[in-house]
Amino acid sequence: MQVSAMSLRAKIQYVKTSKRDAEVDNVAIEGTVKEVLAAVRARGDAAVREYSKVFDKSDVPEFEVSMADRHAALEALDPQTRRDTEFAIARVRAFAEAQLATMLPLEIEALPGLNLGHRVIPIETIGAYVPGGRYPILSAPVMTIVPAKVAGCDTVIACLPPGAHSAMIAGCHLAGADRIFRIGGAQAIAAMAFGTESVPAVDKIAGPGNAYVNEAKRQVFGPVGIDQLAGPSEIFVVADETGDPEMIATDLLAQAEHDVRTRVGLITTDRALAEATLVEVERQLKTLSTANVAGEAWRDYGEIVVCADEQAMIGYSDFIAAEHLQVHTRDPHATAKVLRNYGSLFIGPLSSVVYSDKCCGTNHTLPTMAAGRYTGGLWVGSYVKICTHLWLDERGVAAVAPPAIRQSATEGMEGHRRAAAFRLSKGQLLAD
Ligand code: HSO
Ligand code: ZN
Repeated sequence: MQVSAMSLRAKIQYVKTSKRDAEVDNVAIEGTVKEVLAAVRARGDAAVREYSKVFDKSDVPEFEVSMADRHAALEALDPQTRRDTEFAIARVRAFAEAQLATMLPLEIEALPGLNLGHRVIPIETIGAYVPGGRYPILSAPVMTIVPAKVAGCDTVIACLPPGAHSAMIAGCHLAGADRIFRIGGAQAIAAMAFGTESVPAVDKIAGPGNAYVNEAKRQVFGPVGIDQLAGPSEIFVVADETGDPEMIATDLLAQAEHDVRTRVGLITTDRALAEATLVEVERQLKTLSTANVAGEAWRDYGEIVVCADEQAMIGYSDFIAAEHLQVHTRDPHATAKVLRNYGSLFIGPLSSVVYSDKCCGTNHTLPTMAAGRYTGGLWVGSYVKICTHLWLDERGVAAVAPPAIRQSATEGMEGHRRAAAFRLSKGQLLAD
């Protein structure tokens, strides 16, 4: 049951509000991105090079990372970091393989002689965008590249900003990228969407990025597929009186350190927990080395909501549809069953988002900005197409031709009517 914000209002109270509806200045970004896309489409590598100089202050001799450079990046990786990355890859691969195994081909005889089916077909060429960002997030290439390889895509190329840490190149390599390019921002999305002398055109682009990357993905969508439009990260916790304020504050601040626009919140039935968490967040911020970012995110986009009852708590959470949703209630599995809108769910107090951010196996690229109301996150299914087929024999034609003929005639579609009738007369001849 969808609960509207309006009907919830009477049952919720904000202990701390956020300016979540703050307008982002999209108009300037939209124009700049349009220009970048048109230039790369018209002039290929030369335009990519110009924009890399302007936006990334970079002029690499070759966009593509050579095998020698991949190996140099691997060698520069601390051995434990390499093992940890391989652990993450193994976990993401195993889960993607299990998920792919549920995506089965289908053949049914819907009526005698009318056969319908579908196949699960890997998308041929994938472009994985790997963001630079504030931190060199080693699991980022893993989440975007590994499921594409498991899906069986022929070619997976990766683009990452030229200034990205060499560990990110090592991550793309370990995750299985077929080709890696040092191109970032909207020019990377343009290069992958249209193709250039150096970069092959791809069929679908996946992976999060900054506002320019996002806008570029939005603008190229159509002939090229995209996974989703990723906004700033989000975490919410739904909790009753069994919630631990210290633990909840730790999890909220963990995601708040991503970006000053990260949206974090607690939705609870317990006012005492709400107030204690408010105090806890402030206390922990005093010693958090990333408090400059996390504190600003908390001040601007942190929220704590007290709900009159569990139904209102679930209703408000479903309304928000948080990217990450942790469940800290007395019976978290029971609560989990009734929740409907979220990107990924973290059931019970031990199941912190940070584990999945790094290395559990579920994907960390998830819907934000309420997109969890209509979609889940990136997964192996994002890299395949379910395409239908059918085949008829004379009995099937005898069943579907008459209604098709009548519908076509009613619609005035004479060409359709004729084609439908042609098969019927043939079928009758063959059956005689
Ligand atoms: N929470 C981020 C992913 C991440 N965080 C990776 C840390 N490392 C978006 O889901
Ligand atoms: Zn995170």
